[in-house]
Amino acid sequence: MTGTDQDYAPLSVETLGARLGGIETITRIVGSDSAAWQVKEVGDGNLNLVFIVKGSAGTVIVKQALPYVRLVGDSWPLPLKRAYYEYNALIRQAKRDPGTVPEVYHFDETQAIIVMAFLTPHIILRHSLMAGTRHDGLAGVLGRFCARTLFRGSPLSMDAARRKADIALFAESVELCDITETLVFSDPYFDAERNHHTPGLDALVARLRADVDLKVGAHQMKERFLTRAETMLHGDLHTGSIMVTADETKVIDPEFALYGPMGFDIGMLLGNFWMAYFAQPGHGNDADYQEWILGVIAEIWDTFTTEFSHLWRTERTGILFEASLFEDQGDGLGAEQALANKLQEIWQDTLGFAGVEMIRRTLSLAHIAENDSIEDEALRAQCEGRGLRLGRQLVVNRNGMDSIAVVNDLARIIAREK
Ligand code: SR1
Ligand code: MG
Repeated sequence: MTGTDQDYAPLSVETLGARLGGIETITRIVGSDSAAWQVKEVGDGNLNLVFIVKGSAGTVIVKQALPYVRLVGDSWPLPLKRAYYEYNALIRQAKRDPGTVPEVYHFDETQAIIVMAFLTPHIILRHSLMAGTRHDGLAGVLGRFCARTLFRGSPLSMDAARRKADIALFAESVELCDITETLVFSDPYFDAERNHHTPGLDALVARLRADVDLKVGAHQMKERFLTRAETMLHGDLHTGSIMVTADETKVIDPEFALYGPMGFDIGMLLGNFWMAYFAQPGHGNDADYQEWILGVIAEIWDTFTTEFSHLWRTERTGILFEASLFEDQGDGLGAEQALANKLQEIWQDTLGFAGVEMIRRTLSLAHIAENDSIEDEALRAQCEGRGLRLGRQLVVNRNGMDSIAVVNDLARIIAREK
């Protein structure tokens, strides 16, 4: 039984070998004696089953969507089709930024299964940021990944037919987008059923929920998320979607992929680094390590703008700002002006999306391990409160901060406050 011609059924450690043992693209890597495969379920995310499958010849990851949100249970159904969006995003990202995402060996739409490369000895970046580990090349890979995937999935690079087909494909991902629309942009700003927060934050939370500028700003970001189908986004680019070794970085888990505004992925990414920065007192890492995190943030943004500008100048072969209208007419200046405007727009969105991400990871359903694992409740509230204060500032004043250095300085000031 391959799984392809059967009704959907979740895999288990006991059944996986028998169900996938006949699939040549898998046995070629793992080995054909599926009865001897060692299978371990390791999923620690919010949504899916994840198995490590080890055989005589090699190891793969088998990821399978469940028909509900794992974090909550079967009271919250979620379509299996998210595996299809993840698969389609992975194969596009692999083309747009080769080597940064895990190779896909096999996809089964009915069973919602993706079989892909086992990354070892990689660990989830979020855990590494708690352990105080530094990673060479991290910022470079992430900055280039954002620039390449965002640019190459946009009308700056794609022709009209391919772009419209991709927009149509990802537009059907209604339920996954609805999670983001609700949990990220709306729930934090009222007493929604699935929300929870550290009790020591009650007074600050009440102030934030009464803050009209913040609520309006968050909804302006939501409007951009909903209405600006600019490029194919990863859609959930936080530090739990990144795997690292000392010197290698991979991006995983694009099941929330959608067409949206360029600043969303980088904003979510930087917001998670700023939260990791504020959480450091809860993990005993020193001030140098905190500064290293701020350095990573600055380098991601710098790499992003450098690579994006390079692609703009060398690869603008799509249907927008065509070279035939600019450089080919001797109007290189016009192309540079348009680039500067685009980077400014992405910058302001990046700050706004970073801010809403920091707020939702503290007040809404899904929090971050860096804060959740701080047992001292008063210390946790202090770390989270600092994240909330920077987040609020980024949303409300996103048009008034003109460099990453300004934001990092603000983070340092907030980190010193009680
Ligand atoms: C119900 S899913 C909650 C969160 O987990 C995912 O990783 C996304 O970030 C989503 O918002
Ligand atoms: Mg995920």
